[in-house]
Amino acid sequence: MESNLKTNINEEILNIEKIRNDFPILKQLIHNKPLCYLDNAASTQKPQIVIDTINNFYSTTNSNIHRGVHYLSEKSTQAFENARIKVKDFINAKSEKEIIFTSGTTASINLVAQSFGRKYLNEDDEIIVTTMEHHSNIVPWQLLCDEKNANLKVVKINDIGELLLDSLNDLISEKTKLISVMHVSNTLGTINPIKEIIKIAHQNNVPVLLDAAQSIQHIEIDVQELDCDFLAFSGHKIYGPTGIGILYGKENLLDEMPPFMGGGDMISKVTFEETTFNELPFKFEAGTSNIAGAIGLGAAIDYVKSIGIENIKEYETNLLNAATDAVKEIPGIKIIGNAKEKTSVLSFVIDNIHPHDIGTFLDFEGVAIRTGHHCTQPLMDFFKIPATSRASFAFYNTLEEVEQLTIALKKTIEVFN
Ligand code: C6P
Repeated sequence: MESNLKTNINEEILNIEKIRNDFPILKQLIHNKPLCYLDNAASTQKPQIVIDTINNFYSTTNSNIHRGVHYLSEKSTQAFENARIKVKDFINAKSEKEIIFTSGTTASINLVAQSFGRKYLNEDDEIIVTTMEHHSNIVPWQLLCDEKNANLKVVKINDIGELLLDSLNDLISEKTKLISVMHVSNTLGTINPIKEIIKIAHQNNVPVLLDAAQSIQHIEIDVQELDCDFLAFSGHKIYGPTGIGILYGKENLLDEMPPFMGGGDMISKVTFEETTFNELPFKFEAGTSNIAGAIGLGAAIDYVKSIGIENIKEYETNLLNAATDAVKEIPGIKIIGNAKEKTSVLSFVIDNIHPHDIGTFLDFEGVAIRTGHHCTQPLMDFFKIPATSRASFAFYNTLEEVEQLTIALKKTIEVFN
């Protein structure tokens, strides 16, 4: 389909044809229509190199890590630790000791809540989050606060979906033990001013956890430059496998934190009287890790680096702008989330049509979007809506797909009216 959209999008930034060929799943027809996959904020598709790397691992190398002296175990360990170095370099951490493999963003945040939080939070202390957080960055803190008789404080947002930093200044106090904030909103696409947040936090000696689940795949992240204290992300949102994720933490903080889970790999010596713990990062990696997942994530990071995160950002911003302009023109549609700084997410509601009906109808047109509260129910309450429809873009999406989305939306409105 030739796109008629008037935009300055420059597909020359990336070699889209080649890129799309790297993703076998995109070649499918769904309900006899070309698959238009716009549910990337939920999970991204995997390039062939990631699929091959995992296949190759299980076909040639599979063995448990850090345990055996045999050839395969050593090879497996080397590949696993090599993936850790790739992650460390990708986010510019100081040391591999600061890179903990977890099962995903949710697990990483829970680790901080249960380890850092249990150690440092006392009665009446406070944790600060924001109105737009994902449930994974709310519920772990609620559980902790319940246990400790501490309080969760919430930074407010404005009607276009931007954080009100004055509200943060008002909330922060000597009771604040941590600020945990998303870098990019999965529902609104808002890019939060994290440098300013970290500056305010550190002026008050408060550490910051960044939920980078929706930024790691779109924006260059340098943890030393940002000076964030913790950072969490999921492999599956950056073209890697599911079931693998990262917790970055500053070494001095991780060093002082107690283990979260007990088991194999995280111990130094166990007796019935006393157990001593392994050094970082293994102290936080109890049990057999998702070895293939970590190695697959390493391959995904190599792939993203080969395209260039700056190119990705520029291309996706153009795509989002084109989609926003096109969708805005459709009568009856209201965009939810109009922050000045946004990336890759377009949430909207349509008069008199429930988002689930929109999602189902779009599916018949081959267009995959997500509908619902996107695990951000407090944010839905703020906007006084039960749900939105959300198109979310990756660098393999095209202007033609934006057109496919808008045509499908117009059709949906026509049918329902
Ligand atoms: N958001 C979405 O469709 P996990 O499930 O642990 O990989 O990621 C959780 C998570 C945490 N923070 C943010 C900002 C997120 O967007 C997500 C996952 C998906 O928006 C699934 S609800």
